[in-house]
Amino acid sequence: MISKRIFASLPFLRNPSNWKVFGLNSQIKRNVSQSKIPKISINSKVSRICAMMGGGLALGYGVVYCSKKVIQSKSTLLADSIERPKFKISREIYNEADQSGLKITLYQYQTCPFCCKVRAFLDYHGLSYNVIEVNSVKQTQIKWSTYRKVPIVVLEGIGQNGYIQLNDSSVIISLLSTHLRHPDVSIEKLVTYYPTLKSMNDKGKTVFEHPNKYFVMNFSDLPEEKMKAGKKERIWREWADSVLVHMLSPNIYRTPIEALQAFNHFDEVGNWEQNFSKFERLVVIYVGAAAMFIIGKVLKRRYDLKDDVRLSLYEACNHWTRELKKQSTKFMGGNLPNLADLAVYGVLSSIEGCKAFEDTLENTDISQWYYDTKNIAVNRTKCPTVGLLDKKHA
Ligand SMILES: N[C@@H](CCC(=O)N[C@@H](CS)C(=O)NCC(=O)O)C(=O)O
Repeated sequence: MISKRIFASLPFLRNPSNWKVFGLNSQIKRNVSQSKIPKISINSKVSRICAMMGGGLALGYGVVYCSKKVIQSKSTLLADSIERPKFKISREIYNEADQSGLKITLYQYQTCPFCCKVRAFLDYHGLSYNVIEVNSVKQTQIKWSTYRKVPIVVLEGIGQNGYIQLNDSSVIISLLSTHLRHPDVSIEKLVTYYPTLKSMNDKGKTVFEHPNKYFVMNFSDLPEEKMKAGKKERIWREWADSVLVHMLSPNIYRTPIEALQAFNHFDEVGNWEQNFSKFERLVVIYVGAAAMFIIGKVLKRRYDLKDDVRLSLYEACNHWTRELKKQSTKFMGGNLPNLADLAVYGVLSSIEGCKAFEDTLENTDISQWYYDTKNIAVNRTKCPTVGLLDKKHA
């Protein structure tokens, strides 16, 4: 995989003694090195096409596969120093019991699986946030950023520029999760633990990688059992990004009718009426559905899915539920969802409402776990911040 190539070409990354370059302090180095760096499959296969044609098409990422060479590593804040214009807030998720003190703005496409993952995390933890829906054709709302993908989270009122920008769903989740466990460590400091490697692919395009993105940092030694659980959680989070997510496009765009149905659904849930002109919207729906039907076939070959792509999706879901059964727990996290549960749930939730999702519930036994996770995540909006509360009352 690309990521392995990057890692292989950067032996200094694998040596914890060199991690000072990333601002990792000695305790973190020890904790992280004890659990070893996981196989990091950085989700770098992203299609621009998909995003151009609408948030729904965000599911078609994975078309472009390019090898990269790392040209720069950056261990500073991810924030761009450019003035950030104010945009209309599309939705406000407010939890009066949120004690985090964070002012979160999420730039997103409603049906992008990576954005769904971040929302699942924020909802589950009872964090309040504002949503800015990005026009996926013009990307007007993220023009101020040099990083041009969603999700982007902006933490308002902190940092040199008056805000801190976090890129990449897994970085966002790991960093905020670390913050909830260690509210005493400043966000500015935490950002230095998630360095961005800037690289250039064969086509000369700049791409960004985040080698620590699946790590929730610990500032003291953890018992063996927790280390093990943390490792398992990272493995499944990575699986959600690098395996499960690739099942989506070929499945939701399996036939022209399903593709059109999916786009009409994305139009509805993504509130495209508000975010696109009438013309853009029609183009996105009809041209998008046709294009994604074809791209779905390309992706099917690329990821070596079965002739009947549903079977690959069912197999992935069964792989997940088999592990739950093996563990004999309700969630991968035990009695409550952990970050792996939220990641898998988030990715699957992006196709809820599509025929592929309905079929999956009918033909696998993932339904119970899925709705258990959903209920618990949705109902958190009235609960005090998860994690932070545990910490304060510990
Ligand atoms: N690794 C990133 C992937 C994000 C991503 O690929 N987002 C897509 C939408 S699903 C996007 O913004 N694509 C726009 C583009 O590639 O220009 C993450 O986890 O956040």
